[in-house]
Amino acid sequence: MKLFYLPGACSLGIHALLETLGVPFSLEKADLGSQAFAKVNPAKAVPALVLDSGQVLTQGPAIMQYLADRFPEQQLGKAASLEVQAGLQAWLAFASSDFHGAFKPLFGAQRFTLQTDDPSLAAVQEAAKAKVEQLLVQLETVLAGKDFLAEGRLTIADLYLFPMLRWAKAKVGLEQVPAVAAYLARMLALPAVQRAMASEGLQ
Ligand SMILES: N[C@@H](CCC(=O)N[C@@H](CS)C(=O)NCC(=O)O)C(=O)O
Repeated sequence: MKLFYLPGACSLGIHALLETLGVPFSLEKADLGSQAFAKVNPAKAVPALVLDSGQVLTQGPAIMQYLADRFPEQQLGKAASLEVQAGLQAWLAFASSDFHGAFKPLFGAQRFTLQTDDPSLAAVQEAAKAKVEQLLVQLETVLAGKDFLAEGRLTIADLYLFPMLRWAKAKVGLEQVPAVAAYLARMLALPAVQRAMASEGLQ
């Protein structure tokens, strides 16, 4: 398997999952603008996981669930009941749509306004920051008194979310959400996460 990634992007969650599973894989830094990468993922986005068969998997939550189901020993994608499983899926959906989506105008304000002047772009970014802060408060309520999002143990939901919390820390700070800050610190201390971060050149 080969994972196309960008350092610190949402692909870091897949990378950390591969490290957690301890399965063989290779990495390639994606050149998003290249024709070669457009053939791998026409959406020109990471993550993309190329299987040994040549089949390409895209969309973070789908790749997460695929890997957890293919290598089920640690039960990272399997919950004890259908209800908890639905909760796990809800967290993947939250991370990939609500939370990830809230960062898009922060990282690419020009895609969210027809204006090109700096104040207009700054206004888009400010609105995005406010949305991220609102979602962090929502997460704070959930994570207070909890070590992990679902099942009381590490799951793919945690591995998918933590890269976005790194962005949140860098862009808006986590001072107002101590339970989220403690959760991120716990995630970053996991040996598999540390290995993935080190190989992407991150601290
Ligand atoms: N819905 C996709 C989103 C993928 C995505 O937006 N990835 C970002 C990195 S975190 C990317 O490659 N962006 C490239 C761009 O927007 O040009 C998924 O969950 O995999």
